Amino acid sequence: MIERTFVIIKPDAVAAGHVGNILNRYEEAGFRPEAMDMRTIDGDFADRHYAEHLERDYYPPLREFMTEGPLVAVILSGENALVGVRELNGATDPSKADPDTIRADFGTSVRTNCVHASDSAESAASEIGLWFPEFS
Ligand code: FUP
Repeated sequence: MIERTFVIIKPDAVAAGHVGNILNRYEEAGFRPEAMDMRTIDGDFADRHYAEHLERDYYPPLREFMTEGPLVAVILSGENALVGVRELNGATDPSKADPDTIRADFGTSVRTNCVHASDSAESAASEIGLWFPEFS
């Protein structure tokens, strides 16, 4: 089934110069960007994106990290994009991510893990609605 998912190339990956390499992983696997935008978000917007994480002890530094510099927001589409893109990304903790995944290759910590991808069709719809209302 052709699906859409929402991806963030996070501020650590932008600062380190990995945007092209990360997009290449998705394109080589057959996923295509439908929308893409570099932007710097503020704390209120981070709170909306990470609404389910607000009470976690890791959230304050995560909020700081996500607002510290530009990121790239992307809608990707393709066959089984929801699971496929998360497989390409690898585990949340880069030190536990499978070899050759994006997080294994470009992530540097659980927080600075270089990419985000929606974890379900419901999350994708809600994240696309938040980040790209014109595409929802
Ligand atoms: P994932 O779906 O792989 O992005 O992971 P989660 O939804 O569990 O976590 C979302 C983000 O919270 C992660 F990308 C990084 C951050 N996080 C931490 O900073 N510390 C933790 O212990 C867990 C998650």
